[in-house]
Amino acid sequence: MEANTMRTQVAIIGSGPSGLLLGQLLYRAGIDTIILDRVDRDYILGRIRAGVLEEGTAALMDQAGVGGRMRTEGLPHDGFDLVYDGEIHRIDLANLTGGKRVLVYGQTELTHDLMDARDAEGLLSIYDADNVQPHDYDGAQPYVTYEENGVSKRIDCDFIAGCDGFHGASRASVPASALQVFEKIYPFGWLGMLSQVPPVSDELIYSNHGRGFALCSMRSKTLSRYYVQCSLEDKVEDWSEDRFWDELRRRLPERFADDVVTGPALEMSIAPLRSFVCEPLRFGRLFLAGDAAHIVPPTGAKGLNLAASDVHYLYEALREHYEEKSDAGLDNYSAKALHRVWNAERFSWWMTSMMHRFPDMSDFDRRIQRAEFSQVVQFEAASATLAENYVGMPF
Ligand code: RFL
Ligand code: PHB
Repeated sequence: MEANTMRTQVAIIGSGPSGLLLGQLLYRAGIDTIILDRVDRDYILGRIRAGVLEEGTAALMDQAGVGGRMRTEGLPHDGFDLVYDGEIHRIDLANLTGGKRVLVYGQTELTHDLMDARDAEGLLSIYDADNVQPHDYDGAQPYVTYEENGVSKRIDCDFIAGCDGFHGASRASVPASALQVFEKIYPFGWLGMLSQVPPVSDELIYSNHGRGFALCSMRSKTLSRYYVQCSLEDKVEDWSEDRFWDELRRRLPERFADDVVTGPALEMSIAPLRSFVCEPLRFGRLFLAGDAAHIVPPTGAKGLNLAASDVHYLYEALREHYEEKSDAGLDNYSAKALHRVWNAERFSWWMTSMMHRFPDMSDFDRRIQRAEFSQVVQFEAASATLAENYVGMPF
């Protein structure tokens, strides 16, 4: 059991991919961290989320010394299929981007690797921490308080990294007058299913069909991750496994529908779709990173990758502060990270707009949406823009 007051250099709130990756990079630079999370490890590892890593994210995992399993078990993907009303158009990522590709490796596995590495180095992570609160980050001596088994504790630190996701305490602690929020809520959700069956295709399939969007993804050659667009009113209990499989097949071109292998669901959950950005990302000695600062709809596979680019900029800034006694990186963090964030926000919004059936779409809207898809099919430059965004802008 730790003492009631501890000290570290960087207190990290949140043990998701952002917090863990930041902790691991800082550790390798000799900078001391404590990570706090309000839930336990199994809960974090039970959340099925992202599946697609940009090369930049994978490179950051290597830099953090935790890329080994990802490099052997991750599946490199050179392209994916976009489908509109049954018409299939392959986005050849590798050819359109001069050889870039993405890596299919689940967020659960990435998180596992980061947690294992932290354990192996004996670094402190505190799980099940109640009422975590950042304090005094406007001054020179910030600290974080929390409760552990009903006992109040305090961590004094130089900086606080707010990596605690969309519903975390970090952004919530900032007075509303000090930040600006940009938000768009989409009128549908994604119902996801994980099943121990071989994926219907070697590559991902994004399909816009009259009945709604469907996505065929995977975690490995024997584990599939599928999604169908659903109503915001839907509850998981409304969806039997059979209904899910039927709906998925109906939204895919015949060529794929006939090949879908069905099996029991290991997990089913509904995620709402939202675009959200908070500006700035820095409040004195508190820095927001990842979902704590921004949310994208999952259609562009950008959420985890944006978390990684924030972490890259924040890590470099903190290293510069300690190693080179320069605060230039800290001063530039917000602007630098937000530039990349807004590019990914645009791409995710655009992919979402092109690939879903919106409940209030007019006939005109539908023709325009189809024309948008046709642009991608007809113009290599349009496909190339899509591909460059999908593989991700350099950090
Ligand atoms: P996380 O993963 O939400 O982790 C935040 C952590 O903070 C903890 N926490 C607190 N701790 C202490 N005190 C508090 N008050 C706290 N409040 C919260 C939480 O318990 C949690 O452990 O945020 P992080 O680290 O910034 O990571 C972001 C990613 O998780 C997220 O962007 C991606 O999952 C988004 N996403 C995808 N991203 C991709 O790059 N590619 C994809 O293919 C992709 N697919 C997806 C996705 C997200 C999805 N859902 C469900 C939202 C697919 C889905 C369905
Ligand atoms: C996933 O595998 O969960 C996944 C893949 C691509 C996306 C979103 C989610 O765009």
